[in-house]
Amino acid sequence: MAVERTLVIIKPDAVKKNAVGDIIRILQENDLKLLAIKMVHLSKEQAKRFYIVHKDRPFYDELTDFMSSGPCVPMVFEGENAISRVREIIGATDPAKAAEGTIRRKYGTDVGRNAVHASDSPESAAYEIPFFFNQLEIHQQ
Ligand code: RTP
Ligand code: MG
Repeated sequence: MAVERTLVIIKPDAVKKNAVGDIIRILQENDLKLLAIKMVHLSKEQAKRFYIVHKDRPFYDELTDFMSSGPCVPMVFEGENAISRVREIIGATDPAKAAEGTIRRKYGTDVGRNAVHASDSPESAAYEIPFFFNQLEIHQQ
């Protein structure tokens, strides 16, 4: 088992649903420590840079329009196997296919508006965490 850090974003749809507090609670109750948090409204260009791995996907334009449509809440969480555990807690990309009890099942609307993002690998986390946070903004707990 390894202690990992992962980048989670509460997406604009879930911010609008007043789900920020509940999503943080769910993650913290799963032994994940909150090390960093802020609220930002990404520009279209910033959203495109964040999701650059998807630049050739058909949903890239729609995804980056949505992610720049309102404020979102990026956070860093730390814990044992945090990357894969957070992905499980969040559930499948399509909220309709997400397991009962997952965050996307509870707060997602459709595959585009699915409430949360989480890093999918150590390589992704290494790109995504410094995208939003510098060293002074990440706090050891
Ligand atoms: P995320 O990166 O946001 O945590 O989501 P994910 O890993 O579960 O899914 P990924 O394949 O990385 O896709 C990134 C986001 O693009 C949107 N998407 N739309 N219309 C579509 O078929 C489609 N497929 C993906 C979703 O919002 C997904 O979260
Ligand atoms: Mg992804």
